[in-house]
Amino acid sequence: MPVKTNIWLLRTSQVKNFCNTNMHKTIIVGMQIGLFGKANVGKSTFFSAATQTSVKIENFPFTTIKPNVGIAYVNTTCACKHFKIEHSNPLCMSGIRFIPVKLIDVAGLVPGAHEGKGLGNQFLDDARQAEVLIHVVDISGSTDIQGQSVNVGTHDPREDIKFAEEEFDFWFKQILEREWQKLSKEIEKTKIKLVDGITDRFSGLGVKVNHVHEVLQNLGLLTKKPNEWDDSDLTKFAQ
Ligand SMILES: Nc1nc2c(ncn2[C@@H]2O[C@H](COP(=O)(O)OP(=O)(O)OP(=O)(O)O)[C@@H](O)[C@H]2O)c(=O)[nH]1
Ligand SMILES: [Mg+2]
Repeated sequence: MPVKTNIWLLRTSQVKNFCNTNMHKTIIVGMQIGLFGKANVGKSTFFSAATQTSVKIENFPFTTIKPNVGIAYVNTTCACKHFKIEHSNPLCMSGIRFIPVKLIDVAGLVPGAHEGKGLGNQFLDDARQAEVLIHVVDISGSTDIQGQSVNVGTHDPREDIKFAEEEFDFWFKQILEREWQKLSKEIEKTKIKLVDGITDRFSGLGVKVNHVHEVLQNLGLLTKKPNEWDDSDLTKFAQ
C-alpha cells in the first residue's frame, strides 16, 4: 500500500518557463503522488499551483469528481554540482534538478465515505497507483467535518486527519475483504508463500513485497494461514 507521508513540491518561475516549452512532454515521469483529504480543503488549489494548470476550484465540497492528473516538478541539487561537470540535460537549470512527478488530485472525503457518504471512497481507486500520498489538511479550521465553510479556528483539523486516514484504511480493507477468499484458496492450492500471494494479488495497488513482509512480521501473521485470518487481522493488516 502507498506510504503515507508529508512532502512539499517546490515551484519556481524557471519551472514555469520550462513547462511552457514542449520539452517536458517527452520526459519519463517516475514517481506518482496522490492528493487526498477532506472535501473542500484545497487539494485542487495545491494541484493547480504545483502543475501550473487550471482546474475547477470552488468554496464548497465535491467540486472535483473525476481526478485531475498532471505533472509537477520536485527540485533538488543536481549531481553535476557534486561532480563539477557540465551537461545539457533540460531538467537541470544552473545546478538545480527538476524531477518530474505525476500528481493525481482526487475527490474529497467526508466521514462515512466507506458507507457511501458524500461521493463514497471508490475514487481512491484513482489514486491506487500512487507511491506517495499527500494528505491535504485545512489547518486554519475554517471548514467543518463535512467540508462546509465555517469561521476560522472553529473546527479542529486533527479530527480531519484522523477520519480521512481511517477512511483510507476502510477503503483498503474493503478491497482485501473482496479478494481474501479467492486469495486464500489460491495460496492453499499453489502452496505459494503468503507474502508472495498478497503481493501478486495487490500489485495493482502499488503493494511491494518488502512492505507486505514487514507488516506481516510486525503483526505476527507471517505463518498464519489466510483462511484462518479473522476480521481484526484484516483490519490491522489494512492499517
Ligand atoms: N485561505 C485559503 N483558502 C484556500 C487555500 N487553498 C484553497 N483555498 C480555498 O478553499 C476552497 C476550496 O479549494 P479547492 O482547491 O477546490 O478544494 P478541494 O479540496 O479540491 O475541494 P473538493 O474538490 O471539493 O474536495 C476554494 O475557495 C479555495 O480558494 C489556502 O491555502 N488558503
Ligand atoms: Mg478539488
